Amino acid sequence: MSNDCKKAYITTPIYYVNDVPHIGHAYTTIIADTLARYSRLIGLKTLFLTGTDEHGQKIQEAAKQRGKKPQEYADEISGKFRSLWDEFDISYDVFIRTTDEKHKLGVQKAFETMYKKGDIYKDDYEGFYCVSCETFFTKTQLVDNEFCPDCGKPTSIVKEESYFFKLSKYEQKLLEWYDDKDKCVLPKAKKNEVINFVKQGLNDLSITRTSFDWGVKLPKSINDPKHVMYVWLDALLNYITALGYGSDEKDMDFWPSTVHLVGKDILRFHAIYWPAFLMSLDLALPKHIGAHGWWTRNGEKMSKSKGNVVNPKEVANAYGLDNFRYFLLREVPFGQDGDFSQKALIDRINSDLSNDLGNLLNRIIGMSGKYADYTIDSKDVLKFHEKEIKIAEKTIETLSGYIYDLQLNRYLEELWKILTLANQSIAIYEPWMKMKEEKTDEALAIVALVANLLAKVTLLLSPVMPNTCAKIADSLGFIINPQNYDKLIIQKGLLNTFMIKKTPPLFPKIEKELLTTPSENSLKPESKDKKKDEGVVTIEQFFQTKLKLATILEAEEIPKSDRLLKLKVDLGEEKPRQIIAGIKEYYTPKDLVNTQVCVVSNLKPAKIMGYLSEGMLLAAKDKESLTLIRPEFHKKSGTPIG
Ligand code: ME8
Repeated sequence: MSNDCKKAYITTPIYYVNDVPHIGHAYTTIIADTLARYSRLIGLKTLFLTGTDEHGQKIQEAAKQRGKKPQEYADEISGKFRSLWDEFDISYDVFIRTTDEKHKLGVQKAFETMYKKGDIYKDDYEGFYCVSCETFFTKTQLVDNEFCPDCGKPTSIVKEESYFFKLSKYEQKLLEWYDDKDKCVLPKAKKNEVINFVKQGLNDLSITRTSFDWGVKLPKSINDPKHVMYVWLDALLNYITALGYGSDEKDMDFWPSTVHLVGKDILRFHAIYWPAFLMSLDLALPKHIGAHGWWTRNGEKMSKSKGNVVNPKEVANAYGLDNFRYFLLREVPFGQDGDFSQKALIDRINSDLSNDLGNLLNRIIGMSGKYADYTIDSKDVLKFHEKEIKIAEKTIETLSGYIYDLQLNRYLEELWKILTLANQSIAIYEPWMKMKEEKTDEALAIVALVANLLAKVTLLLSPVMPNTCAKIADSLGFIINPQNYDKLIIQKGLLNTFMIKKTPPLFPKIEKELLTTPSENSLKPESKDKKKDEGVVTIEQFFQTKLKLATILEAEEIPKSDRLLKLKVDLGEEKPRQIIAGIKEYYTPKDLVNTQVCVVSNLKPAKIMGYLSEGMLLAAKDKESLTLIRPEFHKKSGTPIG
């Protein structure tokens, strides 16, 4: 991050609305919030953008599984992200949704511009698509000829007419950019991965789809209504449409972005596709793209099926929002993976926050009260303690470098050196002895020294722990604002007087883990009672499986399979679903069309012999035969069973 143009534009990824927010989303957003707060503190005009990514096949399917319209579903989940960020006091200036009209206009304008420039052409696409990652792959990139190399899920074969973006044209220019701008991608190790990828050669990118319709339509001038934009083209453009690109252009002077924060999973899209799109649009390139690592829990990948997803709200409620923010930023070097455990969080709170920071404030309150009726001044600090002030200033000078390189853990480590210096100064100079020796000036100079050191740390820590630092500043009798930043940090000044206020301890020691979530219980050894209940489900568990009546519209054999039939069934939804059923030995397609069956309707879609299957038929089977479970009377398609 650099402050050369007095402006800062900081972004998070826009999150998919197929899932509720978890610790990973909170991590990226908290880093971005810290950078935005820091930028404002140092006096930059700042714009902080976050939002939600709402188009694409994945969202359309997630909505369908829940029996909702995509827009209705997107509204619901987007609202959850927004309210979590509001609860977390995330200081975003703009919350963009890719379903916003203004965004869609900007995306269409960008498409038109690239098209007119000759960077977009129409052809046929044949390849493999991972819906979960919304990414195209060639056969050679797949694992075992079928599975996505990024997430391991099965891919589906896509064969459709498509518009392509001439990504290959920008290969050389991208390599020149990486070479020219040392810190364009951070950290360096991640940048090298990107360079190696580009050096292997870039294929042109399919940027439209025709097999579903939940996306931005092509511009009217192109007149090809069956195509919608590829979700990554749509999504990446949010960084400029949020500034008014293609509409009012209101905030375009914030471009280029100061930093796009992303997880390592989506670095390739940001460090390859995005700059190539921008080159095609003749727009400046982002100054930095920062890719952070991945959070796991107790050493395991988080997933809903394992039930070990960390809910950021629960953690913040139990341990304190600012403590959680500190932990996330301090625990893991930017770019590396990190593990969340309550033990690690408690250690950070008890040691760094309670011992080093909280105790220092308590001692200042105690000493100032005892020696000077809570009023101290800085008049003798330089006389007795110039050495300590100089050491602190030297440390402070290095800090902005760490912020610029996104090394937030190093930034915090350096700040803690100043706290250590303050705590050690009390131990070394023993102000209580000075009082005994009636050297009151010297005793008060020590208190004023450490109060000034704490004030400087508080200002610099405030982007990470805004609420706590506001309380510390209040207790020391000043406020956190750009003017005081200028006075204490830039001008290296001291506060003239401190009117100390008593404050209850900010970081009470935590003795035991405060969260016992169901997911944690489920990781513990099973109790005797649980054994007794094995195999028994509650009514709530039963109703998690959604059974519905379906009418079979079409049925056909799958070539080369002895077992499988491909069915098209009506579940009372917008579009029929495809189900692959292992019933060929017992039913012919003719027997099935226009009959009704019972279907598990919320089963996760799966690929069977390369065909997508979006449900399962209920049947009773023994060694001799199989019979489908059917209703006694014909009922409306989609009627719930249960
Ligand atoms: O990829 N650890 O959205 P998304 C750390 N819509 N960070 C994590 C994480 C984890 N375990 N899990 C998620 C998308 N994240 C696209 C982005 S941008 C133009 C479009 C964070 O909802 C991390 O920032 O899948 C990651 O990049 C992002 O969530 C992915 O969010």
